Amino acid sequence: MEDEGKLKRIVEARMKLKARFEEKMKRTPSVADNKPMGSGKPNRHGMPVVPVGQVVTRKWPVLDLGIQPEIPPEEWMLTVDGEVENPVQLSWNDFMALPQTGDTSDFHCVTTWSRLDMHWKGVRLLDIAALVQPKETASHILCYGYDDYTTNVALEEALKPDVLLAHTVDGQPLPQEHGGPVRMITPQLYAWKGSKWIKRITFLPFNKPGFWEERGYSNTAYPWRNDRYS
Ligand SMILES: Nc1nc2c(c(=O)[nH]1)N[C@H]1C(S)=C(S)[C@@H](COP(=O)(O)O)O[C@H]1N2
Ligand SMILES: [Mo]
Repeated sequence: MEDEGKLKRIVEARMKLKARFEEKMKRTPSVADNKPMGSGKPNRHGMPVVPVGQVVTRKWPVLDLGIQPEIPPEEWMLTVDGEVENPVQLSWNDFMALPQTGDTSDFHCVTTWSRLDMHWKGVRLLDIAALVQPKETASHILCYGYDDYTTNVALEEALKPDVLLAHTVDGQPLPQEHGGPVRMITPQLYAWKGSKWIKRITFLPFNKPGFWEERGYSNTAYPWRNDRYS
């Protein structure tokens, strides 16, 4: 009975969030644009599989700020705070006990490479949001990495079902150089919006630029609009 009540609350919280952001989500470019820029067949969310200006690579380049923090899973902690009803600190075990989602998606780096059909496993940002319950005023998240990287994402993008806090890629634990033990991925936005070695997610009632956004990168980062720099 306890569990049933808990499940009901989780589902209700998710449905409420979904309703709140559904209309905004429908208006996001990767859903709404009728002339998206790119080439190839439609991908999973209806956009040309290769966004404008991108080249498909089979390798997986590593991009970072010159630091690749080493965090053993048992020392990894995720803080989720800010404009929420129920801030949490999740240990590795807490995190792994949350609903787990597998998904296949593409990875588009602003430096013009794209890697297609990556198989990810992790926890949906949507499920984290349902847990902490963003206040009505929350509009964005700011994510922090253990390397002190930061990046901002609007909630109507962050709550899309393919936005994961991923711990597994192509069946293997996420390599440290790619942000393991846990990183975020944003398949419908350029990949810099997904913090590697994720440490903290703060919900905010306003937009706050992160590391690259402060240096002239786009706040919105829509690959099918060639929206790289602002
Ligand atoms: N913490 C952290 N996250 C980060 C970065 C970083 O330097 N630090 N670089 C970003 C950039 S610019 C890209 S393209 C992707 C690269 O991920 P990869 O190294 O796994 O290819 O991570 C993003 N997330
Ligand atoms: Mo990037």
